[in-house]
Amino acid sequence: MSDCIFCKIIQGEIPSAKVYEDDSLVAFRDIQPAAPTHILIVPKKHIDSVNALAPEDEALIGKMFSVAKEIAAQESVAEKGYRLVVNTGAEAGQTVFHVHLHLLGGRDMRALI
Ligand code: DGP
Repeated sequence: MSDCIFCKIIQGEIPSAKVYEDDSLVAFRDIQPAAPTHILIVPKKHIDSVNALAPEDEALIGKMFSVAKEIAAQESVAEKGYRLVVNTGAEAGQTVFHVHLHLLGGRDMRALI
């Protein structure tokens, strides 16, 4: 999608602090971190949101969680704990309509939902 900021990051048109990349996924640091560790795990395939997922995306979504687990270990937050969040739709706080998994860690989040 030509006007999608995450597609531009994936294509290298916008710089990002990448922590992981393979043939189907990329992960980079969030530009507005909400925690000491805040990484976005993003499929290279443009999918607007969870609402637009198709049955053939199931393996891709599963892989996002596997990669999140690896990155959490790499970032040394796996032991203490971390949060994985997918905002879906405007009222949930989704601002970039290219599906992504937030990995948040490095602070106490127990007071939050
Ligand atoms: P969401 O609100 O769930 O759609 O999350 C979108 C996140 O994307 C938000 O936390 C800020 C981040 N973000 C937006 N634009 C950029 C960008 O250009 N670079 C990076 N690294 N993150 C971005």
